[in-house]
Amino acid sequence: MMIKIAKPSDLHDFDVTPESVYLSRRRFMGGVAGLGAGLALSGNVRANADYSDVPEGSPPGWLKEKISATQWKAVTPGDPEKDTLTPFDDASGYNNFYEFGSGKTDPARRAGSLKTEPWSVVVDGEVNKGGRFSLEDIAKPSQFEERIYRLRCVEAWSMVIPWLGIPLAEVIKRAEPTSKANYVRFETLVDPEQMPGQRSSFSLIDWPYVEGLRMDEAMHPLTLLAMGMYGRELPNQNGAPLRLVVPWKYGFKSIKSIVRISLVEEQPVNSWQLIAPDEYGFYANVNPEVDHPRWSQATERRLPNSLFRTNTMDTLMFNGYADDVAELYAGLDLRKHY
Ligand SMILES: Nc1nc2c(c(=O)[nH]1)N[C@H]1C(S)=C(S)[C@@H](COP(=O)(O)O)O[C@H]1N2
Ligand SMILES: [Mo]
Repeated sequence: MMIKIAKPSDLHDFDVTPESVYLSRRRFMGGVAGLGAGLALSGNVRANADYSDVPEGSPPGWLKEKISATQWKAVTPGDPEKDTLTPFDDASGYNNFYEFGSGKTDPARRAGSLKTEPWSVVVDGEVNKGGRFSLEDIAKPSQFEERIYRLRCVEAWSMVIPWLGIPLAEVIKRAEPTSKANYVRFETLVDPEQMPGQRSSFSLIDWPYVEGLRMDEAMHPLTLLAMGMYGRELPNQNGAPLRLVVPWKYGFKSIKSIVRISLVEEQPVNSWQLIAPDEYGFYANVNPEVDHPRWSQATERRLPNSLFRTNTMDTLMFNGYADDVAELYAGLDLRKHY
C-alpha cells in the first residue's frame, strides 16, 4: 500500500486557493520528497481554501459545521501544469445525471427540483449493524477530508475536482460486514416526481441507477463518499447530498444521490453493464490500452475545452492512481474484465 496520510504533526501550513493549488502542491511536494514519489495521497495540506468565487450554497447547519471542520487537505499530486482545478462553473454545469435527462446541461437546469433534506440512507444486507440512517448520522463520526481527484468519464472527457467527504471504508466498518460481504451495491433515489428523467419513456435505464464495487475496492482509502465539493455542499446536479467517488474508475461508477448501500455476496450488475454489456463492464477501471468498442480510450479532453483549444491529453493507467490500486488487480485480465 503506497498511501500514507501524514499525521497532523507532519503537516505544513499553506493557504490553498483554487488558483494556487498547483503552486502550493509543488512547494509541498518539494518539502516531502523524502516520502517518495508516486504517493497518491502524499500528505495533507492544512485547509485554508479560498473558494471565494464559488457561489455560496445553503447547507443544513450540521453539514456547514462538518465542512468548516475539514481540517486537512489530501492533495493528489498530478502534473502541476495540467492537473489544475476545473472551474466550478464547468464542474457544476456539464454533468451526467440521467435522472434529470441525458443532455449535459439538463442536470444543472433541472436538478433544482431534488429535495435533499431530510435524506436517509439504508445500510443493509450482509451486515450486523444495518438500518436506516440520517445523512447526518452517516457523516457525524468521521472527519471530513478534501480530496482533489481526476474524474475521467468513459466518454473521454475529464475534470479535476476537489471533493469533500469521508472514506467509504469508515461507513462500511461501522456497519460490521459479515464474512459473506464480498461486494457493495449502491442505489440512487427513485422518485419520478422529483427526477424528470425517470418520467421519460425514452430512458435506457431501468431505475434505480445501480452501481457496485468489490469489497477491497470499497475499502480502499482513495474511495470517497462525497458530501461536498469546492469547499461547499454538493450542488444537486453533482449528486447531492451523497455520492460515491472512485477516482481510478470511469465516472459512471461514481453513483449519485445514494439512498441505499447493501453489502452483498454476489457481484452486482450495474446499470450501464445491464444496458450494454459489451461496452461497459463491472470493473470499469480507466485503461488507455482497452478501447471502448466505438472509440479510443487512449486520450481524453480535459474540460473546459473549445474548438480552438481542444486540451487533449494522454489517459493514464488507472487514471494515474496505478501506484495505489494496481495491486488490487494483480492476475486479473483487464481486457476481459473491462
Ligand atoms: N445516479 C446517477 N449517478 C451517476 C450518473 C447518472 O446518470 N445517474 N452518471 C455517472 C457518470 S456517466 C459520470 S461521468 C459522473 C459525472 O459526475 P459529475 O456530473 O459530478 O461530473 O456521474 C456518474 N453518476
Ligand atoms: Mo460518465
